[in-house]
Amino acid sequence: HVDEAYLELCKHILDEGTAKGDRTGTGTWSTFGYQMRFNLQEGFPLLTTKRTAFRLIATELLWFLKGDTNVRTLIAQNNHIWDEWAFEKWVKSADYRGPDMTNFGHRAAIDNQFNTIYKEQMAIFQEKILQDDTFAQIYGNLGPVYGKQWRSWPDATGGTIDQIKNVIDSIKNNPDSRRHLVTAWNPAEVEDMALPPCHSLFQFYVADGKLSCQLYQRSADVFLGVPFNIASYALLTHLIAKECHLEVGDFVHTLGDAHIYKNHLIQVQEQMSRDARALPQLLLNTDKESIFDYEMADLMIEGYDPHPSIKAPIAV
Ligand code: UFP
Repeated sequence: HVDEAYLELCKHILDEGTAKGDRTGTGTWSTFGYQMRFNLQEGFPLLTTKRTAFRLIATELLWFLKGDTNVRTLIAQNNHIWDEWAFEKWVKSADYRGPDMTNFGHRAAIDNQFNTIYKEQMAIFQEKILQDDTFAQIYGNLGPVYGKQWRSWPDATGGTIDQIKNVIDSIKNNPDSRRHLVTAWNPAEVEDMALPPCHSLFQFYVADGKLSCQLYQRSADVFLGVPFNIASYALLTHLIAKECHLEVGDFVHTLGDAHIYKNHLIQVQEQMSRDARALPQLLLNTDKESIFDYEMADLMIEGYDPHPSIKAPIAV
């Protein structure tokens, strides 16, 4: 069960983790190297010990699959999971003339007065992204993040490589291959990305008519990020399996720096006190041939009855 494996990971970090400083200045409990395995035949791995927003996970994945790297598309769908990273580029730019936003993530979490000012600026930013085309083109753009690397990795001759199309072709035409890989970690472009890819590399595997997927995640915010990352790759595996006329197998999730932020500790403990419930099912409600044409209305979660969501500040 996804919740059992997940809560065991939390326990592992709380028991064995080392106190470790990090880029955001928040502080973490951290371990290095961990693996979980989810049999996708047993249900869709959306956590039931806290409500996890499938809609946000699915709109983000479809955004990746379309090769999009601009937050405008997400904001227009009321998905705000990438806003902080675009906002950071905006407030660090010479065009920004508002109140000082240095270290806004950390300060908003500890200072109520600043949090109010930050929220005002963020609302102005979101509105401008939606209303102003030129502004959105510049400041909505997150740089060459996932969508770009997945669908148009720059090759050596001025062209681009569509890694997702290629991996689907290789699964269909040469299922036994050990080369079904997609990588988002492009060393030549990491510097230009708003956030270097956390889910950096994944591989597919076909056996007994089933498609499995393994992800290497270099950095894992276990409370806020990992529940999304599990569901996102489970969904991707379902989509690709359908397109390749395969059943789903396992999702194997391998973590590098697996950490719990110190300001998520109470939330994690609350979640660990809850009992797992029955897993929901994913319904792919579509006849569409290509996963590149999927829309939110094509994806549905059925039988999801989780414990309530648990709020926590995100480290930017
Ligand atoms: N993070 C995740 N999953 C994601 C994502 C980010 O866990 O899909 F985009 C977390 C990991 C880390 C932070 O806490 O975001 C990224 O910071 P860094 O680049 O310093 O690892």
